[in-house]
Amino acid sequence: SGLLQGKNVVVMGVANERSIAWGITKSLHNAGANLIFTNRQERSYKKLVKLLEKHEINPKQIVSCDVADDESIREAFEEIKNEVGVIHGLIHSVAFAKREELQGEFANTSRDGFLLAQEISAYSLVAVTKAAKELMTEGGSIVTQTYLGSERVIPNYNVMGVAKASLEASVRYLAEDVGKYGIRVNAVSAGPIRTLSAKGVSGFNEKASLIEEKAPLRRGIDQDQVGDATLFFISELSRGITGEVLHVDSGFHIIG
Ligand code: 0WD
Repeated sequence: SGLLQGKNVVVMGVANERSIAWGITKSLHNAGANLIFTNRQERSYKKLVKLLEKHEINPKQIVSCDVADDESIREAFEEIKNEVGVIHGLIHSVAFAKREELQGEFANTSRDGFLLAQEISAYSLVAVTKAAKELMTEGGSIVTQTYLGSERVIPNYNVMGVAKASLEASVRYLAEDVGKYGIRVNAVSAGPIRTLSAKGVSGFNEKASLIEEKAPLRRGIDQDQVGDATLFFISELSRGITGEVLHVDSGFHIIG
């Protein structure tokens, strides 16, 4: 469908073919969006270029952006402004925590590790919303990626669970701020998906098989399902929704 024909959407967080942001890319592309990518490293830039070629997706622009660095964010959105002028959507699919803090007891979290997880996984949404809203002069939609570990204690998710709680609260406060400019902010809370980041959390296989066993739909989640739910949030089909966290998890979160 041409749900996003003529819309410019920025995608942050494609590391490789397994990234959730890649599933989102495919959904947005199929809906006719013009895509602008940001990535952090030279290594992932090369991967992204290859991936786009392989899938015959013509990016409008690829810019480098490290969300840990305000100057990098400012420069990235300035480059985007110079190239496309107006943007209508932003995908935030970025998170980070130290591997050693994604196991054992949460009580052992270091001050540094706590702050780093908050900075990259939660504050980054605040920082990019501030930059993106200047380019969303025709209104817009911002979508981030979260996980159930924000609401419940999930083994080993630890410091990232606390960062995701902060991310979801940020979604609500940001939604209030930018709503008056016709901009919406929402989150998708996906079930476990095997990606580069997921490998960093111990016990991934147990989590994945629990979904297949206990969730109402009795099956796992993939990047394409998250892509389509994110497409819904970016499109006008969700025009009445903001500040929301939508679970794409085969219904797992309703089961006690
Ligand atoms: O089961 C899962 N995989 C779930 C993931 C379930 C529910 C939610 N999520 C969330 C993650 O917490 C994250 O917010 O989805 C988002 C995307 O995660 P992913 O697709 O699982 O992870 P991955 O493919 O590893 O991409 C994460 C990317 C990084 O890849 P690099 O190239 O750095 O290895 O996050 C980005 C980066 O693209 N990233 C950064 N981008 C800019 N600046 C930074 C940074 N400082 N740090 C990480």
